[in-house]
Amino acid sequence: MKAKINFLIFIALLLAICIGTASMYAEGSLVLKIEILSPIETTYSTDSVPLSFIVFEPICWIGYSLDDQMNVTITGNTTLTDLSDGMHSIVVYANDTAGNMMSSDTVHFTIDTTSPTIAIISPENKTYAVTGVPLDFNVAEPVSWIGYSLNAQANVTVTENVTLSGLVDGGHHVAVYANDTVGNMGSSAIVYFSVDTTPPDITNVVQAPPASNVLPTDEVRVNATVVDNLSGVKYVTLNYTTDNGAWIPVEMASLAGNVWEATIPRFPLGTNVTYVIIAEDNVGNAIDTDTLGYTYKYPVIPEFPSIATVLLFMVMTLLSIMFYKCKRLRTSTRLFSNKP
Ligand SMILES: [Ca+2]
Ligand SMILES: [Ca+2]
Repeated sequence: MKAKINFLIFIALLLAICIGTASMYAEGSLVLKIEILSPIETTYSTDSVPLSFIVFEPICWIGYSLDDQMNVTITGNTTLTDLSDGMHSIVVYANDTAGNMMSSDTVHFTIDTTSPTIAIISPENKTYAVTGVPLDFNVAEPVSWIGYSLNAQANVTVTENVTLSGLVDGGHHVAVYANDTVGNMGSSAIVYFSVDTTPPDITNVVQAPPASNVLPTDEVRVNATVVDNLSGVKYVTLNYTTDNGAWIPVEMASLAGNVWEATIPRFPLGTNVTYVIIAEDNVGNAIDTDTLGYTYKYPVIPEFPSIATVLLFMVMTLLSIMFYKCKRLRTSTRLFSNKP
């Protein structure tokens, strides 16, 4: 009878052990007995993240596996260092004093130590002939803030591409900044560009011979000073017409000192020549002397005036000589007739 009771007690103890063991694993002890407090499922802006955890029963070994790599033995909380940018996962394992292996949940987290990469597509490093220039850019990752600075002025917050408007003639520069979701501030390269909405300046238009003395034998050389301090002078053309006929273009040649020159050919006596000078800068701003309010014209006159002058001089000289001789003759005759 006693032996039977002892056997029943043994069976009961055995069942208790089995049930206890079964309940431990049934409760998921591999998960529940270790809780990772750090890292959490978020994005970190540094490459070092604390690894801290709680183990709910005595242990004789503990370690972790980062990104499914081999276990690293530790003695307690530690720091995960030199983490690369990107996604990571970590699990903490432990052996209790009975040799049972336990584990935590897998925690996924992300490292982002890199500033956003920003590329400005527009404006480009060139001169624009308009006062409004698109500001187009690409940001290589999701960001929480974007702004730009024009000519080193305060940042202007934007959410998308915009137009830089009201730009005055001259040089400008712009940079775009962006902040990613964990505070890494990135900046684009500075883009330098210019605006030129002003046509060239045309001054000092001079012709030789002058407009009052162009003979049929004369070519007319026309000089003009043409300046564009922003994008520069692309070309200067002289257009002339004779007696209101078709306009004939003559490309003006660039001389030293911003002086441009062209030659109008000889024309017959009586031809009326009108000419205009047209200048364009390197971004297409054009102007002509008519628009500036200047009219240039001349007639082709005969060489008669100079011949007439010579003839008149000769006639006057002859008349003077004749007058002098006549006067002397009358004087001599009077003296002779008064003799006794
Ligand atoms: Ca980033
Ligand atoms: Ca210009």
